[in-house]
Amino acid sequence: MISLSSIFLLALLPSSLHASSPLAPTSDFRSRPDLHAPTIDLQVFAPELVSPGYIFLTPYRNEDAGPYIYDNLGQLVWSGAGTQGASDSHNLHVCEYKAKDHLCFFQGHQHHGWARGHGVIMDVNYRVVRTVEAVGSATQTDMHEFRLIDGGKRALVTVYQPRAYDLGPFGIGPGLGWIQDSMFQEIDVETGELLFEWRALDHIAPSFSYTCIACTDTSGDGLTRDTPWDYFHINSIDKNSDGDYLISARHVAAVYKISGKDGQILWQLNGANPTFKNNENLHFSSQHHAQWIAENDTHAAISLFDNASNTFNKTHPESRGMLVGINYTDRSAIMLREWVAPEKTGISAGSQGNTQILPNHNVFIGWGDHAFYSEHLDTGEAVMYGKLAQWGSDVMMYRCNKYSWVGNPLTTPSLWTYSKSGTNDSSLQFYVSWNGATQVRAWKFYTSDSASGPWTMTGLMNKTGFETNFSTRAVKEWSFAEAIDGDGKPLKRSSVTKTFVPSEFIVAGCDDQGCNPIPHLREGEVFEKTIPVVSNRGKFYTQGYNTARYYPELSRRLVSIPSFGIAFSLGVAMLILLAVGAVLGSRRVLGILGSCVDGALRLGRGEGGVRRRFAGGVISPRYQKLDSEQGTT
Ligand SMILES: *[C@@H]1O[C@H](CO)[C@@H](O)[C@H](O)[C@H]1NC(C)=O
Ligand SMILES: *[C@@H]1O[C@H](CO)[C@@H](O)[C@H](O)[C@H]1NC(C)=O
Ligand SMILES: *[C@@H]1O[C@H](CO)[C@@H](O)[C@H](O)[C@H]1NC(C)=O
Ligand SMILES: *[C@@H]1O[C@H](CO)[C@@H](O)[C@H](O)[C@H]1NC(C)=O
Ligand SMILES: *[C@@H]1O[C@H](CO)[C@@H](O)[C@H](O)[C@H]1NC(C)=O
Ligand SMILES: *[C@@H]1O[C@H](CO)[C@@H](O)[C@H](O)[C@H]1NC(C)=O
Ligand SMILES: CC(=O)N[C@H]1CO[C@H](CO)[C@@H](O)[C@@H]1O
Repeated sequence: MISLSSIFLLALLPSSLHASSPLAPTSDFRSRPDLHAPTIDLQVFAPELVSPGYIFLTPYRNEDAGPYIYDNLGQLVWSGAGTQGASDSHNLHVCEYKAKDHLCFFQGHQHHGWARGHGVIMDVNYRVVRTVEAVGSATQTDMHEFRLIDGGKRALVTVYQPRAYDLGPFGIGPGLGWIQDSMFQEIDVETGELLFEWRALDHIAPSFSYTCIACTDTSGDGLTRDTPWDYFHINSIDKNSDGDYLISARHVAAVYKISGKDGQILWQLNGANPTFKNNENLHFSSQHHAQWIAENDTHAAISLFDNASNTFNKTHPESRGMLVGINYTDRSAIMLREWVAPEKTGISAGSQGNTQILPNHNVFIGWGDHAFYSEHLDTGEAVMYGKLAQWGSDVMMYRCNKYSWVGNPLTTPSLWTYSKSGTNDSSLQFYVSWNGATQVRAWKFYTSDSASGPWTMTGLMNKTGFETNFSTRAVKEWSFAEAIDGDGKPLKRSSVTKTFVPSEFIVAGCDDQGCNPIPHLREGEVFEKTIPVVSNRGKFYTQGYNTARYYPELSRRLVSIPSFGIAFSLGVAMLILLAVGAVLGSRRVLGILGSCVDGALRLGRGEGGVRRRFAGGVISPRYQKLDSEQGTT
């Protein structure tokens, strides 16, 4: 029997912190100031040896948690932060659904070592086309596995289910104790029908656990329904062509083959009650991500990520990816390969992590609570090693993956244009990007004196990264950019953009490329809010857009709308106006309109409801000494 004084550390922590830090720097794109994509520190890179494809990272506890795609060079391809709502996501990967490549990931709320949420399926346009929820009598799905199988017809999900349990034999009582059951379900993706369900408590006694009650704040103390003892901790599910499952459970340090017919355990690798004798080279513990690699009647090969320690029993000095061979005939298991991090002393992953064998036999590894990933040759040598955040940061990635991917976003490219003087004395700078687009090879830049054209092509520039910058001497007021694919074909155009020209008030902080951030307040200075004043009206506003032609491509389509369509829209608009008029009375409507205009005028004159002083026609923020006793409140 295993001593219950053993200690296992946390699995996944809740993501209460979302702070940016010097250890987790983020990008600053002028065309996409909304994005805070982590920047990758690529420490090992052998371009001729890495496999083609993209890297799928799902950091959490960083500034903008969410699903991200990067290229081999560590450059951002897609930031999905925000697309999954106000929650964390995990294990972004490419999955097959309806015979096409999709993105799959878990989305949900993070707890100590487990989560509640659902699986998300997104198409190549980055639209959510389906979600997968737990069914049966279970609670919501957990993040440890969300995997589509059978061409996307079925999904495998983990569920962490608290249950009332008699923990008396473990010294918990008198009164009701609580245990965390580890479940998995196979679900029909379209209908939500429950096809298979398996519960650890039906098959593996808690006494086989290597984790003890209340050893850490995440193992659970068993005292309440919110702090059940997590004795098993399922963290991966795979299924073979016979219909049998392979699951990994970290708190029992074991991998199980489970019958797809009746849920019986067919064999157990490692742990307290193993079926196979480990070769002397095979030690693993607290492992993650067990995957079928090959299996026949006499042998099996599985890959896994070996955390290598359960704190009291360190089975290896460092965590690693591992390939394990099992001989069913003589009931033995052996380590066939291992892949360690390219660090002097390796990495000891406190939690999480995964090992993915790529189609060309390279191996891709996510280092769990260290926000690092690496790619290795079959023989072990690292050919890529990237850090999304540095040692000591709080940022984690449950799993990192590599796949080929073609993304066709529905959005248009984003363009920001800038000129220091607005005339040929300076230059016109273009900053363009297109979040998620993988087909862009080059950008064409067009300018005009009017928002409606005519347009002149002023330059062609190969794409240089997530954001491409370009500059021309011929400064114009209006621009758009056009994305070009590898065959030279245009893909999509940005919206029309008005050149940003800094006013005399801020230009001292600007150079030919753009403007610098406003300096931080000095000691004793306070920020005084000001509002626009009448004398500036018009000068700095972005007037002049032709709303029907925001998107140059769209305008062509608008032309083709049959005229009855416009007449119909006008008719509907009139009907709505009539209805509103009937309800409120037309005089009332005019009154409301009038008061809006009044308000706008008052605001323009600086008579808004907020009481504050302002002086002179200055739009830019002003600073004021605190000791003048005039600080804003
Ligand atoms: C099963 O796999 C083992 C290991 O790869 C191999 O040596 C053996 O020949 C295979 N057996 C059959 C029947 O294919
Ligand atoms: C540590 O783990 C190894 C491999 O699982 C096992 O053989 C050994 O007995 C364990 N040692 C202790 C002290 O539990
Ligand atoms: C598996 O064990 C059987 C029986 O001992 C042996 O004949 C066979 O060679 C072993 N397979 C491998 C790949 O070593
Ligand atoms: C742009 O890319 C194409 C195709 O990769 C290449 O042939 C061409 O030399 C590149 N042009 C510049 C200016 O780098
Ligand atoms: C724009 O690109 C040039 C090189 O083409 C580079 O020197 C410059 O730093 C870039 N500017 C910005 C703001 O990225
Ligand atoms: C600005 O420069 C472009 C090309 O260099 C030229 O065609 C254009 O006439 C210039 N505009 C003015 C106002 O000088
Ligand atoms: C969950 C777990 O067991 N984590 C362990 C992984 O390995 C390191 C050291 O190798 C331990 O410190 C962690 O506790």
